[in-house]
Amino acid sequence: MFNNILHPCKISLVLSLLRRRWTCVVGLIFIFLLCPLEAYSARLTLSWQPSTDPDVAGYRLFCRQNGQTYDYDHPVWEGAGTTCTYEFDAVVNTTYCFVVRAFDAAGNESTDSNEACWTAPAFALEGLSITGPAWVKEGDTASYVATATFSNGDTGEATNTAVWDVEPATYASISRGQLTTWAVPSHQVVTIAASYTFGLVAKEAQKQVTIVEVGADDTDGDGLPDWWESAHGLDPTSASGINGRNGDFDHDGWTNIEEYVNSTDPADDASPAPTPPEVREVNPHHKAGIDDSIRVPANTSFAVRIEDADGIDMTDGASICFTIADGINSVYERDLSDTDVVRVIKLSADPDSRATKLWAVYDRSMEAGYGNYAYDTDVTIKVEAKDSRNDSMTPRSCQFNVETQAQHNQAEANAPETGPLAPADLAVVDPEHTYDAGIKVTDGGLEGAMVVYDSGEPVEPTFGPTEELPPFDAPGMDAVGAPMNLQPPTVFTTPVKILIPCPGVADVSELSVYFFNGEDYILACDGGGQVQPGAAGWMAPGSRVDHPETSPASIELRVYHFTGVQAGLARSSAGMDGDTPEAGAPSGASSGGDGGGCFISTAKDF
Ligand SMILES: [Ca+2]
Ligand SMILES: [Ca+2]
Ligand SMILES: [Ca+2]
Ligand SMILES: [Ca+2]
Repeated sequence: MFNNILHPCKISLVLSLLRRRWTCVVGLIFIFLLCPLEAYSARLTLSWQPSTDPDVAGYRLFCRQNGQTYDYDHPVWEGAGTTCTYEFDAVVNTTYCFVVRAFDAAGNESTDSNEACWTAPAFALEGLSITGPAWVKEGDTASYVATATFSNGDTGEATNTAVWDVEPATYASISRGQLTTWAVPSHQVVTIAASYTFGLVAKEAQKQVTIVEVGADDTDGDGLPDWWESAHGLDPTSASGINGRNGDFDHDGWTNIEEYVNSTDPADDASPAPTPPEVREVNPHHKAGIDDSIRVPANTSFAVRIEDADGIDMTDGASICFTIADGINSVYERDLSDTDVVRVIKLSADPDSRATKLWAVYDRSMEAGYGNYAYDTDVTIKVEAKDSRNDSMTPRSCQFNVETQAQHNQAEANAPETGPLAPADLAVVDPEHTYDAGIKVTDGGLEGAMVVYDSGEPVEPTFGPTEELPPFDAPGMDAVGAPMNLQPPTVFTTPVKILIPCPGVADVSELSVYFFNGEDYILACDGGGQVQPGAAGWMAPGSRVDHPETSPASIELRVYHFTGVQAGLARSSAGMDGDTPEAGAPSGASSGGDGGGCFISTAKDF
């Protein structure tokens, strides 16, 4: 029993991730989940040693912003434990302060602990990478650079401030990026790691390095044994040019030392076997508008999703080339250097100018001399790509047929009515004001559907007629509401945010989301928002947000590209408020049952 107030705790901020023991101290670890311009979501774990007072029943944590006072009626956390997690939206350059109070079963509360404060920096550490040689000759040293990337787009070298490590430590040591190797009995692969902490955020990077065993048989000291050089026609007495370690004797993109380490032939450009770029999706694809009834608007873009393990060099304009036969004009070519009309959207976080996963987009509507495609023409676009090792893909020819003028006019007449977004809409779909343009469907079965986007996008997103999409037919699933027909086919430089209304569903977390690839409805994400393998190029990972507070409830996603979307629920589920589809839902999208899916459409998988 307390007769008076408890003794206050002592609180302080731990400004690094070092493990230290404090007496009645609160340690804060901030993890940044998202870093838009003005705020980011911060999650902190607080822990403290228990009070020595035997009657303590628990603790309360209070938070205030600089310039405000504590609200002791509303702790941000309360519990008996000595650790808690507190999530909040941290506004940049704003200071947050915390105190802890202990309380007992009789309701007595201690005075404040001392105050611990933290100011949210204007930007956060987002990544760390290591660059340097992938191999080192035994007994040699090599230098590695650690580069930190920040949420504001800046990069900075962290080589000397990072903590370095090498595993196993049997054959090498590392300090401040300098690797020292010793003699090895045969080639040995070691992993070097750097960790760096900025503003309570820690990142680690790793790189595999091969320590090359050469022995005494290396007259010119280039890391290539005499016997190996002689066997393949290299000069064992010259360490320069194509006869040296970094030379490429057969011009296949692999250096001599890489060929030696990998046991490939330095005099054969087919060894190792080429791994050319692979096309994963095309949008619009060959069937759209040719064999089936999917209309391709005259202002469509043309996009290919490409993957290549070696990476495609973004600084080489010839890396990706489009040859366009538009049915009217002479055939012409555009490549990566034609930046007015060709864009690249990287889907991978690569450490240099090479991209291993990307969308490449040709925006015909941005062509000063041509403008949109002509109505009712067959368009053929040949795609060629080569990677940073000069491995070229077999050219792919893609066709689509452009809408007729009559189809265009009919689509305009039947499109859902839309209007600008109101402030209340933006508060739901874009409270961070990341985007500066948006539209909302104001009537019919899709009422409440929204798209927010960057007004700088070359192609403006619109809603096409719902009837243009085929009936939702994913096995075992029923559609919820009406499908969104998002037009025209394009890939956005900044993924756009869409809000999918799901009428008649109380708990949208039970809904999956589907997109239409021109032939089939493809599962994009499950109820938990997990992106499915077939949707890697369509939906931004981690972007699903459910909005039970809207009317009707809705699902928010960010997507790279467009066409049809609808919400769906497994037939065995029972998440619908009622069993009557909303008025305005197309017959194909409400095939009875008690659920459905959210779906959007476009590209085809290869
Ligand atoms: Ca040599
Ligand atoms: Ca040599
Ligand atoms: Ca080579
Ligand atoms: Ca070779």
